[in-house]
Amino acid sequence: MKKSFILPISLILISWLNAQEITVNQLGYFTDQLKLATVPAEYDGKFQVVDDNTSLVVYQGELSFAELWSPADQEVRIADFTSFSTPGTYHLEVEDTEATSYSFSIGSDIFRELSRLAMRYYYLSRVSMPLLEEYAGEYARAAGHPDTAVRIHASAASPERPEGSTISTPRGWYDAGDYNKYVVNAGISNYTVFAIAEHYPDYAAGLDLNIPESGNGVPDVIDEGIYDLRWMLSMQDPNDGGVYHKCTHLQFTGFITPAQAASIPRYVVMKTTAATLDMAAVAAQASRILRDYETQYPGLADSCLEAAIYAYEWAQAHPAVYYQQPEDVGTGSYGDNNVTDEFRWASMELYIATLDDNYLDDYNYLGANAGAPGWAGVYSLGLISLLRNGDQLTEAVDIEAVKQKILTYADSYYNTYVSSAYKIPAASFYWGSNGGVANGALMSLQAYHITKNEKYREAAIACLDYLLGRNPTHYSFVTGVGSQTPMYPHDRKSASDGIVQPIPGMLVGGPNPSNTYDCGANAYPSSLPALSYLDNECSYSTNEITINWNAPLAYLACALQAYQSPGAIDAFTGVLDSSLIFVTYDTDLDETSVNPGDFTVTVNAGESRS
Ligand code: 9MR
Repeated sequence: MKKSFILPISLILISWLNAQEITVNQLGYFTDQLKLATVPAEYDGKFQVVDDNTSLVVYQGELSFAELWSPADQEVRIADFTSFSTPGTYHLEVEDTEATSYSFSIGSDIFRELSRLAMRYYYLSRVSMPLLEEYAGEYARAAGHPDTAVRIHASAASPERPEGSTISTPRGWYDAGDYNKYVVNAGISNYTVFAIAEHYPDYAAGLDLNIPESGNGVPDVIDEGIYDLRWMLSMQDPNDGGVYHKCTHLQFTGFITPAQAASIPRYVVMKTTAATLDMAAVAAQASRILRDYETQYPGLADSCLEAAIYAYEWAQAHPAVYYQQPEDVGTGSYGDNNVTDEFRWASMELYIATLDDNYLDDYNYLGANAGAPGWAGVYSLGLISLLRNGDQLTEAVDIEAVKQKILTYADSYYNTYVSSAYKIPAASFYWGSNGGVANGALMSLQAYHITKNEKYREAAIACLDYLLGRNPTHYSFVTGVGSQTPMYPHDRKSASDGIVQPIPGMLVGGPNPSNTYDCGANAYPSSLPALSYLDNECSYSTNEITINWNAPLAYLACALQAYQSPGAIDAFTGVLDSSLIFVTYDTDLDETSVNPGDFTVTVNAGESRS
């Protein structure tokens, strides 16, 4: 992305674009799900849904009473048009005023392309291979870091691997806007990517990512996860089972291409308890998922389980080796001085993989409350795994207690959403707040899985609304998805590729009021928490992208689209006289992607068509 002369034009554009005062999900809404827009309180009376093609008002409703949303210090009203369900392209207006919104769609396939783009971001972040045009299109590029001769940093030296000796630790995804690879952050990201395939297998199987492995009989989502997993496995020291914290340059590089950066020396830095446990957890998770793909990945499931147990044992012998940034290293830290949650997560995954009850007792698997997972707080990932594998476990596990923990958190998430004036679940703003709110929605979908209570799906949809434009910054925070999207993410890959548009499908970190240092004085439009966002490359504290924020975005898009698919019968009733059509479908398919063509349609109560 070239930035020099584009910035001023974009500033002009943005001030014009902000005239779209009504905020909506700029991508769109499912026909039969929640549809909310948020309107400044100064407008009152009737709101109207206007068809973009005909300019006709197709729906009219009353705005809610005005309420203050304090994170942006704005009084707002809600326009609820949930009951309008005709597919099409629309925008909102308020009767007799100039107020308007960006265009959005209503349909049954709204998040399918988003799910693809959010997942393809991982392919476009691959470290050690060239990205060929047939897969990467205009984002094709030469291979980045081979990472086949990475130096042992002094902090990582051992008798078998002295300082300055080299190891091979290729593959993986670039962590973020920088070119380094961090096991702690790869852990939660890789887990979430694998979880898409584990929780929504049919949807994952149908999601074609157009990657080199496509067509190998393994869902692309799993192939993509394996590219990172194999890197993580190679970060384990075979001599003792410990896992290096990161594979890194000594300092952040300039905004150069991956191939240019590849010539700068790389190091693995100290082993840590957190990195070792995160790798153990993901390897144990992978061992159960990869059992089905022995033909394509012979022996990988077994090596994963072996690596996981070896790592877990190292961590038990080294329970408090916390990351400390060496003086000569200046890249990301992902430091975490509380690893109780990592121990619990790894022990839960190892229990599921081995069905050895002892793992459950190792660290009191019910010993904490559920919350939105994050790179430093991974306890809930273990709960999710227990939940999703509940029918294959031993009697030792108390699944009801696991469910209760998830529901308690999901209820608080729902309450945040439903009681907020803006009707969004985002309430706290910090570095990566977009990833945090997305991970809360991921938990809400676990509660939906348990109860099928629609309120939990609704909260997750409201979260995507927030991320895709129904927020006071007016931005859809996902590059290339929506009408007003980040053009200058803090991302070296996008910045160095000579293409104006950044790589699409990337979720930026989002509003973070603790941002005052990265772009100089007074650079941010506001110090209010929900408005502390800047679409500028300098803003790594609000406008960077990472593998751990994109993972829940991809998960949400896949899950919500997968849940939606049985509703695809709408497509039939619109075409033919519905009084003559009986559509039969399996009501157990609530988590399964079903294409319209998969339904059996019975016409005139006799003749059947597929
Ligand atoms: O996501 C991380 C955030 O929670 C921390 O507050 C921040 C400062 O330590 O670091 C973030 O992670 C960055 C990492 O250190 C380096 N690669 C880019 C990551 C996203 O900004």
